[in-house]
Amino acid sequence: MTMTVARPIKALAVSLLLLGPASAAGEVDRVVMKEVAYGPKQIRVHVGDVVEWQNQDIVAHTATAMDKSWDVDLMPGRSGGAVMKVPGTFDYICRYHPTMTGEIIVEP
Ligand SMILES: [Cu+2]
Repeated sequence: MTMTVARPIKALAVSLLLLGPASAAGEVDRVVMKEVAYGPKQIRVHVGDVVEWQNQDIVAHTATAMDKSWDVDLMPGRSGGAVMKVPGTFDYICRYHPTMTGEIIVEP
C-alpha cells in the first residue's frame, strides 16, 4: 500500500522540478481588489507576465498605471489583466478612488 502511494508522489515532484524554470516567464500574477485596496499592494513580477486584477468589491475599480501604459477598468465581480512588457517600477491607482494605490516591480 505504501509503495503504490509513494511512486506517484515522487513522479509528481520530478515533473514539477522540470516545469519550474520553463514557467518562470509569462505566468499570471493575481491581485485582489477588496475593501477599496489592492492586495497585495506591491508585487514583483517578470517581463512577459500578466498581472490579473480580480474585483471582489461591490463597486467598480480600475488599475491605472501612472504613466498610462495600461488601464484596466473592472465592474464588481470582474477580472482583467495587463501584460507587463517593460522592466521597472510602476505605481498605479484606481481612477475612482485616488487613495487606492499599488505598485508593480517588473524584473527583466
Ligand atoms: Cu476603486
